Amino acid sequence: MMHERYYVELEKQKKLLERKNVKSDFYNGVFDRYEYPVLTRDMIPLTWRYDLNPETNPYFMERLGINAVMNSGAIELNGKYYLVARIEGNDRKSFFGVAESDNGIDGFHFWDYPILLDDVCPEETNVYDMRLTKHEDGYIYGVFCSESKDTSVNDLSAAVAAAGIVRTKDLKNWERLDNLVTLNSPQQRNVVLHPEFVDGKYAFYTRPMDDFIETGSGGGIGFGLCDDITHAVIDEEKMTSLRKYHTITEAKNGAGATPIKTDKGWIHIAHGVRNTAAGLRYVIYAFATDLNDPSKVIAEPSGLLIGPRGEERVGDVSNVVFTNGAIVNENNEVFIYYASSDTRMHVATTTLDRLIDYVFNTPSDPGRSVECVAQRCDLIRKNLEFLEKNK
Ligand code: M1P
Repeated sequence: MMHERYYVELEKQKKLLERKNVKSDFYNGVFDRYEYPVLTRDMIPLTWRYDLNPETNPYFMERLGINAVMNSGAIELNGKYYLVARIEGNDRKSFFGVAESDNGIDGFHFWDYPILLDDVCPEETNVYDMRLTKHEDGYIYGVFCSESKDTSVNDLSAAVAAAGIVRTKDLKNWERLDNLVTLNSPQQRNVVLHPEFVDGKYAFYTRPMDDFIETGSGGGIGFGLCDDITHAVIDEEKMTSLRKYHTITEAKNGAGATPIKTDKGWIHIAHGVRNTAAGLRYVIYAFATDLNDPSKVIAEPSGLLIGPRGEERVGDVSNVVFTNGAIVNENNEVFIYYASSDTRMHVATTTLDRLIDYVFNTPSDPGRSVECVAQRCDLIRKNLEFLEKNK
């Protein structure tokens, strides 16, 4: 007989999974926020966590607990919304699981099993943060961080980050390809595959780093081409979006969601990191690159697009919002999926028109307080004149 607590937990989870999401009263004209996260650890199937057999689990204990559900790749297929979530077990190892929803804002539920990647990298300890790209070659690619212990130094915590690559057609069968090799950068995280060929080659946004935590001399988001995706090697990275002093990207600048193609350019929704007395602060920001040269920045609205607010501020790694997936549906509605504080997943929605307006018409950061005040005074003056005229 099943343990009675199973039914209690199942009912609790059913309510959570069936809960309708509602827009919050947050307003900035750019995007909407929602009351509830779209994925949390409580939405992980009970079968992934408990041993349901009372003979081997008489106290109905969680045997393999889940700590967090966060940084998710996103894709729309045949009218359904899919997240390939980073799921972190209580054991600190991350892995991927597919959750699907009919409308992209609620009802996300995980498939029966997480993704079991081909075990082709014996030194790989951890995997996380998959970006999904529907490539024009017909495959869906997943590019993720493949982390291994750095055995070259005498430091227990030293690690090496590289970009792992898988591909699929249905999110069910995944073919693991060789990890990306970047000849001039010792480590890589936040690598994103561009959806189209560039000069007949596969194009990647990279985030070169000197070591596992610090980007060091890594200047921001890089860009490189490779001939063969099955053994991807980038021999030259050029910089796309640079880290800048006293901005939201001063400490780190990393690609996020796969770029969105618009008439005016490729829109990138990325993350910027600054250092504070309370530790690193991660925010989401946007910029655009040229349609014909997707490595060339053509618009850079000032400051952050999404910052951690309210409860989002608190979690395993507080003061963090992070995105690695966005969806544009056939009605040009945009769903930006983001994690807060490395703990749970949220969605912010907007439209393509609004996003284009935001990216191309928001003034850029002049870089100094005095110029920022002048910029704001100019806005105030125009507004006061406008109000006067429309009295
Ligand atoms: O903890 C915040 C984020 O830190 C890393 O991002 P980055 O490489 O930009 O510092 C990643 O581990 C990411 O998963 C995490 O959310």
